[in-house]
Order: sequence, then structure tokens, then C-alpha cells
Amino acid sequence: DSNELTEVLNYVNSQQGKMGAKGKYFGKAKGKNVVLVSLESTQNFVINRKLHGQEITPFLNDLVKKSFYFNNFYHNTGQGKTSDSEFIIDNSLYGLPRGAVFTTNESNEYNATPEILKEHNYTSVSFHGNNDSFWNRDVMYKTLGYDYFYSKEEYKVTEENSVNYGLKDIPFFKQSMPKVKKLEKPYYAKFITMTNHYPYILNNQNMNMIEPAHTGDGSVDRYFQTVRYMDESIKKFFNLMKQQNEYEDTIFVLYGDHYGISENHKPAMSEVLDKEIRPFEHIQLQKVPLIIHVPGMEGEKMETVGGQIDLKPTILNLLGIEQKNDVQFGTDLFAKTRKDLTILRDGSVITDQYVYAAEANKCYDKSTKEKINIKTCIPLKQKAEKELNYSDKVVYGDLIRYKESEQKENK
Ligand code: GP9
Ligand code: MN
Repeated sequence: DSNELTEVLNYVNSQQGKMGAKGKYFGKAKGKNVVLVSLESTQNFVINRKLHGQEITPFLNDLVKKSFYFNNFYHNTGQGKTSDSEFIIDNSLYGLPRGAVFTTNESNEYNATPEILKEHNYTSVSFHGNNDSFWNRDVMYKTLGYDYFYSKEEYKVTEENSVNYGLKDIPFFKQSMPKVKKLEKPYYAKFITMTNHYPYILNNQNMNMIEPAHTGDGSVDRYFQTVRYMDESIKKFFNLMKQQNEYEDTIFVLYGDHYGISENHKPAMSEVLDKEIRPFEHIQLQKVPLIIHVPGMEGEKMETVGGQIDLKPTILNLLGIEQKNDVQFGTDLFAKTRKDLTILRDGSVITDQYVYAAEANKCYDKSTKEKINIKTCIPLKQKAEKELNYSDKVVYGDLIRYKESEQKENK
């Protein structure tokens, strides 16, 4: 009921420096278009890494130099995979402990970024080369306030230009451009890439821009090739945006949606990274890239520890949109007062000093990478349980509807 909502709001507000914390770039991108690019299964370890002496992500490596590049940024997703990342990013709420909130709670009341932006005359749209009903997107997007959804049906998809779930990334971006041109400005546009998806196949030798790895684990070996292909597609996308004069008035937020290489591939991964994969390294592998590119602003490497949960307040603050009393568990990543901390869906916690690996129930000191007494991590473990539980209460209890009614009464 509404008392439960009050309790959650009290918690969120009590988080020191959290609610309403403003970073130094508040309003820097006021009125600009926002382009989100979901990098399918892209983990942070591929950035600035070489394989056989060759860059895996040459375009992104170049882009990070001209962007805010967060290299301690984590996905917070669970079983809902891509759809969880979308939910978390638009709502600053966590996904669920099991299942996908996109399919189980699609008729809840939310206060998602597209809904908020509507009040500021933004058009919100999602582009994706798979069927519109996958992950229940066609339904959930309406709930979240998206005005348009361009899915497989709106693209020219042939056997030649598709693989796995649908359209390959290069034709995807290319065919999206005429649709972008037609959008009313400003827009909040999400592009969900797909080619770098398990089992990491390209179906065309000509598309192999890098040799596979040679671990003998096919998924891991091919992963580098599909990542390399995705990188190329983003390079082409940026070129098109520039050519079509969409670039200057737009900020770009590129993020990895979730891990690509699961725990079942530890031996191959330990070969690639040249180290043993203990729970500590497993948690580090949950890092995904976050690249915020604002044309005209200089690049900066950000050591801030954060996660997808922080993107909603970060984006809204860049746009100069203040959120008061919103139920959000994240904080503007640029806010000085925010704590360096993120919580993974399994209850793991990462701070600037410690890693709590929930599944293994182990505590690590980040500076030494060594296991330390679990007692040090107990407060982190408890915080994670509390916060995830509050978020779940909001979703299971559809608590935001009480906020809506409260707002209406106040009007
Ligand atoms: C499917 C694409 C991949 O449309 O988003 O979904 P995933 O399996 O990564 O959740
Ligand atoms: Mn995905």
C-alpha cells in the first residue's frame, strides 16, 4: 500500500548523497537528443584489449578517449537479460530475483525515462531487429512510455543480412537511419544491437575481421569476432549520424547489457585473461563498458564504481531535468556525494575498496585482490539485501501507482 511506498521513499532518501544528488554536468546536455546503444553481451574486458596483436574494439577504443569512459561500471541484470538492462536503465529499479519483469509486470505503473521526457517534449523510440513480441517488448514499451518501436517487421530482413535472432548490426544501423531522420526532435532513441549474441556466429566468412581466439572453447573463441563486428557497426553508425547532421545535437550513451561469457567457460576465460578465475575475478567480469559521449566535451576516464541502475538519474541530470521524490535506486554518476558502490542482482556488492561475492559468500580487498575476513563485507551484504528487497517490493506490489495517485491529488 502507500505506507510501503513511503517506507521505500524514506530508504531511498536516506541514502547519503543519493536522491537528487546533482553532478557537475547537470544541464550540460539540455534539450539534446539522447541515443542509447545497447551493446549485446559486451563485457568491459574487450575494451583496449588486443588479440593476436589486433584491437578487438578499435572504434570503441578511439571513442572512449573522446568520452566519459567508466571502467568500473557493472550490469545489474538477472534472468531477464537484455530486457532487465532496459528495465533497470529506464526506471532505476532492479529487475526481479527470478524471471523477467518485462514479462511478469508489464501492466504496473512506472515512472520511466520516456514518460518523464514526454513532459519535456521528447519523442521516445526503440530500434531492434528482432520480433516485437520478444521479451514482451511490444507491451512493455507502451507501459514505459515509448512512442514508437521499430522492430523486425519494419526492416528488410533477408537470409543474407540476418543471423541468429534477426537483422545483423551493420544493416540494422543503416536501415534505421531513414527512420531516425523522420523523428520529431528532441528524441530519446534506443538502439539494441544483437549480432554479438550467444552462440556468436556471423554466417559469413567475409565478416570475420579478426582471427578467433584459440582456446578450443568455440563460444569464447568466436566471441571476439562478433564483438569486432559489432564495433564496426557502431563506427558506421557514428559516421551516418555525422553525415546526416544528427551527431552534433545528440549525446550518446553506449553500454553493455550483460555478460556474454557465462561461468561455464572459466577455463577458456582464464586462458584469455591469463589468470585464475576466482569469485573475485568472476565479479570483475560483470563489468560492462559505459561510454557517455557528448560532442564538444572532452574525454575523461571515470573510476567511479556504478551500474546500470545509475543511468536514469545520470541521463536526466545531463539533460537538466530534476527528479524530486522519484523512486530510484541509482545516483547521478557524476555526483560528488555519491558512494562508490553497486549491487548486483545476486546480492554481490562492489565498492571502491571491497568486493563481496554473494554466491561464494566471500569478501575481497580490492587493492590486494586477496580474500579477507567476511565480517568486513557483512554491512555490504546487508545493504544489498535491503535494497534489492525494497526494489522487489516496488515491483511486486506495483507501488508506484500510489505515487501517481498522490501526484494527481496534489494537482
Ligand atoms: C533479443 C535480444 C537478445 O531480442 O535482445 O536477448 P537476450 O537473450 O540477450 O536477453
Ligand atoms: Mn542481451
